[in-house]
Amino acid sequence: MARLVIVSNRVPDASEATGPRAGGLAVGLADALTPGTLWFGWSGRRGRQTTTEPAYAEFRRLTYATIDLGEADYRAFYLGFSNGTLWPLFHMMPNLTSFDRAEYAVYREVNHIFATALLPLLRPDDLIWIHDYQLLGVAAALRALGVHNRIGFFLHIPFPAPAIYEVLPPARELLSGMLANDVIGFHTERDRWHFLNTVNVILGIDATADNVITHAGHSTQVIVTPIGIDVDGFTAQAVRAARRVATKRMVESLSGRTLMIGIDRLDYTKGLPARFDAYQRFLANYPEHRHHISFLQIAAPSREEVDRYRALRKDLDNKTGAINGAYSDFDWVPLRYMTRTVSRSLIAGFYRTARIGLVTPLRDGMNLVAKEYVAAQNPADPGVLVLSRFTGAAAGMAEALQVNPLDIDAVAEAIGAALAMPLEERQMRHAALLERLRHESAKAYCDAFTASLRGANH
Ligand code: ADQ
Repeated sequence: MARLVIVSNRVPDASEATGPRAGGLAVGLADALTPGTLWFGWSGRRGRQTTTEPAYAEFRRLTYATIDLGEADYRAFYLGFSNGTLWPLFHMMPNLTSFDRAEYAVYREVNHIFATALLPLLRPDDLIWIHDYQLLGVAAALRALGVHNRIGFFLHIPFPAPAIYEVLPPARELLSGMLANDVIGFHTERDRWHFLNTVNVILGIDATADNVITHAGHSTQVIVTPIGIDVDGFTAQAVRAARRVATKRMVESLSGRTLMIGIDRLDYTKGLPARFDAYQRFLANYPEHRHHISFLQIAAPSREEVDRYRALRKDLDNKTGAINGAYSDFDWVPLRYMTRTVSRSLIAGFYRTARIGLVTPLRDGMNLVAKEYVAAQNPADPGVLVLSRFTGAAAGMAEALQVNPLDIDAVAEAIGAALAMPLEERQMRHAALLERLRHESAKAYCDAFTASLRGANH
């Protein structure tokens, strides 16, 4: 069978492959890659200059080939255009989006360097699978270098509505570049719909009938393949973790109180300030629950060199102080807030002990935390998932208590409803959610995408 070549901005190194990983892509893919796969991308190291000779490592029968980024490229390509322009715009937050032509030029250049460094590693029948918004231009760069292999691209974040996408100064160039792929995949129908409409508005091609875009003599198939998790593996990890000393210590520290949990990267798209406001509103409006609930929010620091991320951290520090200052008692702290990355096994144990999983991003491509929370529950006494409607995960999780994360009264009410929900209803909702998770597993995601790529008209 043809070899699979994964191309992503960040390639996890061997130590990360077993340690904590606060990022959806590393988690989702690591659960499903088959032996023999080559994974190519940035090592996470920064040096004086971007390197073009990959370094190799083997781990669990996967080969990792990585290049380092030069400091200036890291700033312009990664912090600048990828995370200052594309990230907020694609999450439909144009007011937070900045654009700098010089940064975009570096983004194009780095995408080109990815293609040139990958070129000598390629075999003629390799299937090339490129991931995410940092690498929108890699397929076109590979084609320009004469690569005829099948190439696919998957976007892990939302694709914005046309009226938002067209704000991007190089909108047309990036979109045409994406069409050098044979297959483009999204998490949800909504993303595909936005993409096809954007292609219609910007390039004048209507592909809404058959999801195949023909542009410059080349066809691109647009598919929906939602990412998932290894459900049984995660459930087993949660069961084991629940017996660990650390989990037991945490449970003891609750002194019989109910636990509500939030796990996120510290990112403004995750809706944390509004979530803290909603919890404060809940404490204000449901005085009978004070002293009986403990909210544990674990937030993994992310992109700390970007001002907006530092400002978010400060804002959350302030809100934590305000909530605990107003409501704590000498023997009860309502909000436990940790800014660090913790091990997956610890997280799994915490999910299992939590009666409520609170997942309220303003926008999210998918959101694996919602899926992990459900997989970790004890089916005999499961907790309740409170989930933002604006996550990709919401499309397949009708039995969660779905909320608009901006409506803090509604989120406060959902917390109250979750606490009041009878066992039978919790079990019914959980069983239905779990059943769907099994169908949309990490393996199903990889199989569906690679099958489309293999069968792509070429
Ligand atoms: P992310 O934005 O990183 O991923 P998400 O899907 O929630 O978001 O995945 C985060 C992963 O990191 C989860 O596995 C979670 O357990 C872990 N994690 C989060 N905080 C952590 C912490 N404090 N300590 C340890 N682990 C932590 C992007 C998109 C998502 C999409 C994924 C996959 O933004 O929408 O679901 O890619 O496509």
